[in-house]
Amino acid sequence: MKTLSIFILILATALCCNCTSCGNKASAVKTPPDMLDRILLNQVGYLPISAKIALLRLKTDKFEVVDVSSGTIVFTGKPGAFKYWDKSGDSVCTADFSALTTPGKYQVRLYNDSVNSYVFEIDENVYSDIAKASLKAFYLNRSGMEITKEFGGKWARPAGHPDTLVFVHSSAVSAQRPEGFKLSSPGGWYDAGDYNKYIVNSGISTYTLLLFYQVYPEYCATFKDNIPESSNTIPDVMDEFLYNLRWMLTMQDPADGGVYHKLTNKAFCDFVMPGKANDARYVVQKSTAASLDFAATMAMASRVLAKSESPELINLGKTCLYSAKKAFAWAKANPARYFKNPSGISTGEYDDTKLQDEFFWAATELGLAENNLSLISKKEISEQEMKVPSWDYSGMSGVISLSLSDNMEASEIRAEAQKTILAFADKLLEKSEKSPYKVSLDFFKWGSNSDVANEAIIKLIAYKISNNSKYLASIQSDVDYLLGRNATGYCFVTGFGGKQVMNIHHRPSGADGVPEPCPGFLAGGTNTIVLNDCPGITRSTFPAKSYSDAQCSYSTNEVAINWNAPLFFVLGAMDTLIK
Ligand code: 9MR
Repeated sequence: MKTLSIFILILATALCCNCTSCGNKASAVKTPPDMLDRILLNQVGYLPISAKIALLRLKTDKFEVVDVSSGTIVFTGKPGAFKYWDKSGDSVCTADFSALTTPGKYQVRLYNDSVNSYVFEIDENVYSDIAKASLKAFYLNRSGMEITKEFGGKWARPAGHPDTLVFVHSSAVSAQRPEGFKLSSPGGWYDAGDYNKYIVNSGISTYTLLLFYQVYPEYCATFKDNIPESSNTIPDVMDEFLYNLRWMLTMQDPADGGVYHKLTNKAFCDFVMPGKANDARYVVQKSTAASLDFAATMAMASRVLAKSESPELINLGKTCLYSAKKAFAWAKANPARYFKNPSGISTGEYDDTKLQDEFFWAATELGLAENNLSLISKKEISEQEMKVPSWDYSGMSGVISLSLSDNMEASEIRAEAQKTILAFADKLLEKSEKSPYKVSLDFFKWGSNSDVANEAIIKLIAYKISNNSKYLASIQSDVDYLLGRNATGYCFVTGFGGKQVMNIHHRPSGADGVPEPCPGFLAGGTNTIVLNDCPGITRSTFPAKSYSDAQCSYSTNEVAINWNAPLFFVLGAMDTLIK
């Protein structure tokens, strides 16, 4: 057996010997680490009824699935044909064991027990813990709040950035708020691995959680991720987005309705804990993009909160709508206040100069919130680009909201929006069916993992609209990709999987002295946009393989709220949808 392993190591694509079963005893993972990447699969696992497809990088005429606790071979199958992916620069073939539905812990193995996969699970609740962790990550990234041992475990930390004393930057002065004016803007989530708070990115992230709450209300009613608010009567998902929504409200200038682009330090700080990062904080220039994203998110929040039974939340919803209208009016009066970092400020820009989609999104959300359909143009729906939502593209967010509208008078525009979503989802489906790695993603941007999750959201919305189960296998494929069935072999969610991401570009994780990173965070993922972020580390030039689990790799290994929001959306959906 040892000789065979060496043979395989030398000849990575060796043709399989006609291995016969050597008994049915197998123990978990005894394969050399580099060989573990020869079988790519979802390292967390599958729901019993889901499609279950691993990818093999070795030629073999059969594969087996072994029950880890008993060592019994429970499934034997034949792999599909090898296919080359120009995005990863390698070839893989499929090992389909969808027919295995019995709950348990398993490994895929080749050549008897010489090449084993990571252990994975088949279980009805397989996504329960990881869905909780992916929302809990927002709690761990809260600004202005102590993370206690009770809720944060070993990631407990003192509060940082109270933001009760924030300066108006020279780029943001107004008659009522001259330079140096101090305001209070507490709460909200840190954007990412840095400690700044940006309205554009907060908008899309909060919207994604609001959308989840709208689409899966029953799941949200019982879902708990053990946060300080878990004992109140409000669902935890709502408690979490309220924490950021309330902060966002403080970023509007009450005098004119314009919204500051960001609340920030002058420069990114070192890798220190939040409570030790005490540089001055500023609100910087109002921008059209921030005001529109704010307007859309607040309008969506007003719709969601209007359905609450709590008078306090209903009132908050009214405040949101009022603020949304003021921000939209400001944006219309100031349609081209594009954001660029003013001199002396070097933190993230979220600089978008193409704002037709943001105007469409804000008008759509306001139209739906106020039941003023004259704000929404049917023509504009079909003019939106077939692209997933991202911080710089909101057209599809507007289409999603319209496609799910329960407004009786909106049937014509809803039908148009549904047609757009279904056409987009079908296109994504076709791509994943043709892709050797079985994903729709074929272009790798910064934060490519969030595009995979957002593509799954489009398919989930299409499934919701059509009830057509043809989307499910492709949604599963997206989840599989994020949890290990990708060209790097990493499970991209911290704290989960056999090959874990350990060194995210996340200040608290880097500075807390705890070996394991804060759990539940989605690493940005592979791309070739910046190849030199880590001196001394050479990354692959293949976009689907170009990733480094190193703290310095801000372009592939940072975390961000707009990446975790779709992650939670998809994992939460999987945890409730198809059982
Ligand atoms: O996600 C953003 C990505 O699309 C941009 O290309 C990149 C460079 O401008 O910035 C990313 O956003 C970062 C933000 O600017 C600051 N906080 C961390 C974000 C994630 O890396």
